[in-house]
Amino acid sequence: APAIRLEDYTPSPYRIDRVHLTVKLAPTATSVEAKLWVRAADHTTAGTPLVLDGDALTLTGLELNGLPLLQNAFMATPARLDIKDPPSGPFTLKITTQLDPENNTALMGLYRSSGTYCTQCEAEGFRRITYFLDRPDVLSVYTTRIEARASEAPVLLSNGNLLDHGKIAGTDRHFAVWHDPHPKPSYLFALVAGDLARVTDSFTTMSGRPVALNIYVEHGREGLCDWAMDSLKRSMRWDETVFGREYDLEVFNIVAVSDFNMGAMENKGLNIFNDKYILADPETATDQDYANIEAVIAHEYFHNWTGNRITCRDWFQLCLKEGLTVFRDQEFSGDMRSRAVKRISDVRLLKTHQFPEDAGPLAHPVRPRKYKEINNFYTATVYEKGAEIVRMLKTWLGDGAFRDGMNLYFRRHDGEATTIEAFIACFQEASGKDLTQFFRWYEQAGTPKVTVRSAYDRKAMTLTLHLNQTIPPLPGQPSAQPAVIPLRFALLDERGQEVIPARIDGAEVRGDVLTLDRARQTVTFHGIDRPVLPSLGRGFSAPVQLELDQNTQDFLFLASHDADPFNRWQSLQTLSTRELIRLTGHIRAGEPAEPDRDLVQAFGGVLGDDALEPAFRALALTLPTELDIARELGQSVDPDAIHAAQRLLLKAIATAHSTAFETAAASPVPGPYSPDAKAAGQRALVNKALGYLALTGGEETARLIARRFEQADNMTDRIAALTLLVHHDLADAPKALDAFRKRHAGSPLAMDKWFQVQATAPSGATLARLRALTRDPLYDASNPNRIRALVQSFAMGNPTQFARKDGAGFAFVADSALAIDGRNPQVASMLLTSFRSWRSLETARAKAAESILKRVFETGNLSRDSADIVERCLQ
Ligand code: B3K
Ligand code: ZN
Repeated sequence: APAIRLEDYTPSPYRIDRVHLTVKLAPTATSVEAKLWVRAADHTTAGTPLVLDGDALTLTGLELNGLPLLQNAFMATPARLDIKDPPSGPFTLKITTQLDPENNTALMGLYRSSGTYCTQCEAEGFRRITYFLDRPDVLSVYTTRIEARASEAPVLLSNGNLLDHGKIAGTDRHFAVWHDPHPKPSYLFALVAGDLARVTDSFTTMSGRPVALNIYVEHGREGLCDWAMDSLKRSMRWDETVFGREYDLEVFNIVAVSDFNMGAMENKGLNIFNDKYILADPETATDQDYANIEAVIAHEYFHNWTGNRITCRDWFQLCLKEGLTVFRDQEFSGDMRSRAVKRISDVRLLKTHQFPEDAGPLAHPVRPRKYKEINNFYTATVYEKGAEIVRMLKTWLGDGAFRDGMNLYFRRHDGEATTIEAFIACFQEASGKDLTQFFRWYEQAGTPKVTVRSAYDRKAMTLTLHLNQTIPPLPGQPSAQPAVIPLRFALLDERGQEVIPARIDGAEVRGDVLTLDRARQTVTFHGIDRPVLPSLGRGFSAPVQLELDQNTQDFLFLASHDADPFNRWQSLQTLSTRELIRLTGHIRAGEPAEPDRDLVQAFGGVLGDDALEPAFRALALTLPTELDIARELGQSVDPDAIHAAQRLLLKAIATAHSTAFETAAASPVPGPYSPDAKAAGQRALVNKALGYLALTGGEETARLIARRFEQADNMTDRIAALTLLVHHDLADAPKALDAFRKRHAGSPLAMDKWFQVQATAPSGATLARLRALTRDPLYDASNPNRIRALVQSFAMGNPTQFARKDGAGFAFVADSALAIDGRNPQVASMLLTSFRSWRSLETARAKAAESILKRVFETGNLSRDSADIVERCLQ
């Protein structure tokens, strides 16, 4: 398939101002009548052929201005509809198509999930419903009439406000008519029909308008929606307070479905969610689930302004809505919880998922220049790195200019489909700064590496930093230009006091932010009368890899004295990373290796520091992941050696501080279960301590963990204990797995955790067990959540077993992808992205991965989604 290129963008020759849809639902034969009010964009396009997009469509009727079109006046295939000689003035088209929702297994367009009809149109699913100009810069006002058997689908929903509903006389069917006054692109269209329970609430907007809030779920699940509803109301209020954004319809509907390719979808006024981001109670959801629900609810709600009211001109601009909306949801969660802990968690995610993506064959700019399949670009780079760019704007320009820029953006582009250039122009005007060079963040792939060498001159009272920035070469990007890198900084004396320089030369400085913009630059701080230690990149102010010349003692000092919690955490991570790399080297060489005593000691300091919040301590006691170490190594990676090094260091920490860990593991979390951030942090620390005990403890510890499992009154503690039992192969593991399965057999979401625990066990027996689990009656090889729990978590979260030397782990994932590819290409291509770092593996494993990728590539009939990923992985 040829690639689609940004440079080839041309405006649509036609507009569609209004759309009337009549959808007559039936499981295998649904008819869709679409009446479109069409007009040429201008006189140069008037009368030119009109080409509408389709995908696997069956045309059953076609009229132009109320008259049937003659056979030779149009051409219809499943993939397009050409109107050869349209009138030059405005006209209407009435297109009728016939769909089979029951057998739509791709979960794009109109499909059925557990008997409920629902839609997914982003990015290009509307063309699976009717022929259309299915591109985000064609905005239309939709009126949707839905008809269905009243008993099969008592609930009928679409975007906007409800205009009318009633029985259809003389039949067992009924109807509803929805009208959405806000012009929108087709990817935001949604329809839901089914027998669903409703949970209702209400919200009064800042200007006093009432909004009805509804969450629709499977009957019997009504009691699991409280947290989602509460998160929604807090999101609505927060967007008013912080961004001045008010909701704009009479009703806001959310539907939870159990078969969904992604997390959720921001359809105007009718968000559709993967039920794992709605349903929660202490019995089945973990603290992390609660935090995720809060974040995803907020994310989809915030899209109403950043995505829906202001949308993307074309799919290359995806980060316009996604990067910005992720930034907004991160800020929201930061306000709802501990800001520091939220920031550290987000950075961990970025480093574990985005950095490797940006360092391998699937690397792409935040705004890609070409794609073959747009669904493959809903990536950590577009989302998470995209959010970091927005955050850098705020850091660099300051809160005031950032706010002015956002306000200008909302004012100027409301109702439009626009571009990154237009977004950045608002900040350029608001700040008066030239953002041309900053724009490179959107255009260049790769994580910049910034190396820092520092020199203190006591006589001259200067501290000089020699800074270098580079982006390593990538496929399709042999070289890169210097980026604008805002570094939040402080200089600390030996007591940890901040030293304020008299003057700074060599870089732009605003407050505590110094900004790099050259490949090489020297920054001098004047008036420094005593030796200082720079704390750089505070709060992770730029998505770069910082290579500091500081030694172990310097980092240990920062880890205990830096006033910036992020850098305290980062300093310990940096030291641990260095240490794990050193240990990995010794292990591979078959040499004896002993973890560094000072580092091991430092973890005890964190554990015992009651001034630090428990959630922070739990994070600080978490070593960099094995994948982080693999990425740092970059080549000739041996996952077994990394795993062994990791174990060695963890054990040393556990042994050195066993008493403190015993105390921490025994500290009760007060009160009945509550998902709030404070209690969650306390549980995290208790379970972290339990995890350390598991590494060294004997039978007594094993019994303690088994008891924790049995006595847990919430999922967080239960799954934490089960994970330890299974991952450390403790005697009670089989019994506990059985007990969990019995207890949660009725909750597919809880069972996903059961699959995931087993999929991530770092044992040679895991693969055989997973093969057996795929035949478990509670497993469903066509449900995306089950596949993510069993196969994806193995591929992404079990580095030693996925990259087994014999290639069997690779083969399992590849075969799982091939098995689903014909039914659901998006899920298959998601699985295949786990091969993205194969070239950095040591030779034997890399060869095994390559031969399996080649085998997949040579399979006939690979979907476009999967072919694109495999082809890029092999490039
Ligand atoms: N916009 C959707 C993602 C759609 C993915 C299409 N393959 C969810 C979100 O980012 O809010
Ligand atoms: Zn989004």
